[in-house]
Amino acid sequence: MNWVIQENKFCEEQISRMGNRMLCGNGYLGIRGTLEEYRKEQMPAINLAGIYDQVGSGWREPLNAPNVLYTYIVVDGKKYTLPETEPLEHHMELDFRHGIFSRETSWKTDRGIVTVRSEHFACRDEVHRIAMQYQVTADFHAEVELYTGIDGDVWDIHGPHYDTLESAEEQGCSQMQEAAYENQGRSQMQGAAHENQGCIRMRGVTHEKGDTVDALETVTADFPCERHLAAGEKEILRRITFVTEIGRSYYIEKTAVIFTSKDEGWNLQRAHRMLQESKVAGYDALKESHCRKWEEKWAVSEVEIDGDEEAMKALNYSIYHLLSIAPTHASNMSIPARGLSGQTYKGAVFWDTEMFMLDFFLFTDPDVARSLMKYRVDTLDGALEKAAHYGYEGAFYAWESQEGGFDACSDYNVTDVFTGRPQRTYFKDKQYHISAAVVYGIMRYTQVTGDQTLLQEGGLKTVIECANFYYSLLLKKAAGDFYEIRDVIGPDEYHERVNNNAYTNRMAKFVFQSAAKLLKNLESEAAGQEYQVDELIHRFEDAAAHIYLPKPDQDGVIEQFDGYSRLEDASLDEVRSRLLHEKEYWGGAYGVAAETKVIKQADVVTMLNLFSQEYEPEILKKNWEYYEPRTEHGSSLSSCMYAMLACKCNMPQKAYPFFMNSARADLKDGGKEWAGLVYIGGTHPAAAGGAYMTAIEGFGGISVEDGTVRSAAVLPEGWNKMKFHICCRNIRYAVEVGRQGTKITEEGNVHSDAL
Ligand code: IFM
Repeated sequence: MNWVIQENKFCEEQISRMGNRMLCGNGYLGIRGTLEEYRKEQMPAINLAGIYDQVGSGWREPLNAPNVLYTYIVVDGKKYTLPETEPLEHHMELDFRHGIFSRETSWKTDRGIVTVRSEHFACRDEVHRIAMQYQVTADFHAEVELYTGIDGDVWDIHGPHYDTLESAEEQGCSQMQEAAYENQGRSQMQGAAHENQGCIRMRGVTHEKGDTVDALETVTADFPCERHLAAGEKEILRRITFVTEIGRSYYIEKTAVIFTSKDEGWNLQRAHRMLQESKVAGYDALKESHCRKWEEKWAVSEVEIDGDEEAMKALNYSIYHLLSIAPTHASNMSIPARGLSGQTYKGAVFWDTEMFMLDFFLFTDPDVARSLMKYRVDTLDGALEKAAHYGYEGAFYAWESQEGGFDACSDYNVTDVFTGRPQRTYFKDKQYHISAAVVYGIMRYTQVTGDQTLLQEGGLKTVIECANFYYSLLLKKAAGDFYEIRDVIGPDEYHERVNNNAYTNRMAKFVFQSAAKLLKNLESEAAGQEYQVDELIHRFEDAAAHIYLPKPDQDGVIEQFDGYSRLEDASLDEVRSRLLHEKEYWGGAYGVAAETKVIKQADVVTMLNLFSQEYEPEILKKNWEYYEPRTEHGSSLSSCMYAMLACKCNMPQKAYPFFMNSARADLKDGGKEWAGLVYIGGTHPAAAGGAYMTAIEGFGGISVEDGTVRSAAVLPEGWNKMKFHICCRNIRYAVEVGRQGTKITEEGNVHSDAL
């Protein structure tokens, strides 16, 4: 398979999409697939995981580090950069087997052609490190000024987040570097009296909490040159000058290190040491060990599909994105809805993680799965506070969770395109299903890994507090005999504040059942003392038995919420034609979809997918067929749920386009970039996770029951065979799914810190 995606011409309109599509990341940081010369208007970013800042009343969002890759050339006194100067040729590519971005751009100057070629990567083996190689070639004796350094004027949506930016030149690297050059017999860097062989550094101090972000970089050149240092208010740059020999390539290698005040054990000394070691090693060696680490990842993550190269590429590209944002460096960190591609959705964690991404990590790297769920367990206090704030009991998790479980979701989460005014939305107040996703994740983690320690380390308490939350939501009519949950938003966000959403109610039942089951198995006396176990079991069993779940009607259709069936049955095209503005929000009080049956994303279908064994196959199919034409798929989370349910209905051909839609979420053009006037572009890790689940659990039919891996495959046409690895209960299996059956072979124990 070809592991490269490429762009062969420059298109200014595509800058933002390419930034997402060609992202390199290592879980600690994500480098957008942008060019070295880009300024904040072109949205370059080195997006950092788990560190946030808020300025004034703007949204709290994750930080982008000072741009350590910032580099451009001036030839014969004229600047050659994109998008300003039209290129003769331009090529960009991402090697997604190894997370390496590269570009090659040629410009025609008055005296000849000059070409820049570069590549960079976010080191996989050392997540604080970035490496870049930059090369200049000309077919004439060009007078080149190469500027390279750190740009602190970073792209922000609600910034600027650095109140102060201080930069400095440091000599920390020079001695080691000289020794290294001598050892390797490489030519010494030459330069003028003011040449800098050390490193340069920039420190940003954040507005809200005074957190610091340190970015350091060092550069080596393989040719005689002059160097000067120039520091501006928000940038610190080297100016490297040389005259080219015809056809010779002039290389610089840059290594950068980034750390923040939140990173335990990190300080400037350590950063200097890492820069020095990296310089000694040299770019090629860094690249080699980075690639080796990626190969280790692929050895357990790659999915081979015999018979469908396009699907295999899209699927593994999705897996690449999941691997690029996995917090392998942390033990209680989760993944934002837009990964590490920027500040969209406030860099917050949504239900996307548990319901869409978790399975990939469970099956390939259970330590990461544990970290994702431990993040929820460790942010329980935030959820308890949120519930209390709204007058409920237990744990109501943040719809958009940042550190400590802080809910970053604003009461006004969409901006009206007509008035420019913020619109009141109820995502934060009413998407109760988020707490159920947390419970689902904890239970699924425990079921697949068999690891009980998460429950012991707070997971049990989390499940019980979520059950308490749903219990406090229950309402019963004086003469009624079932419990209702009113005034909610289900997964379909276009219909706000509805009663008895089928998905929410069934998930609440799942939470009650899970809590009761865990309490019944409770052996720990400590937990027994903390809770009135018998009373809670009785309460949750009663709630599970009596919560209202809408039943299929005479046509087999399950009503999404009370009164849904009475809404206008306008077609998707009809509803779309009512838009007055292309960026208009479809939901909310006046949205075009609100009074119709058109829904944003899979809702009943998501519920049926999770609880398919409780329904007749005919009911699953009827609901799929009823809801699909009424679904806008306005969220990238939607398609995979339709794909998976189609597999469960034995309709792999119907599933296939939805699967491809998920797998290609970050490859195709045309995805939504706006909700009202709010930018929502970025990568789509939930869709990537959904594509993985569809391939493995849908087409491959893989399920885990009582620690045993089973398969009931339904391969789509053209797929002769699938090969992949999964782990379950500390054992890794090689799986081969063919048309004649499935072979599951034990490969050995999983090396895991947690298990
Ligand atoms: O979590 C989703 C939600 O379901 C739909 N809007 C976008 C969110 C983040 O992906």
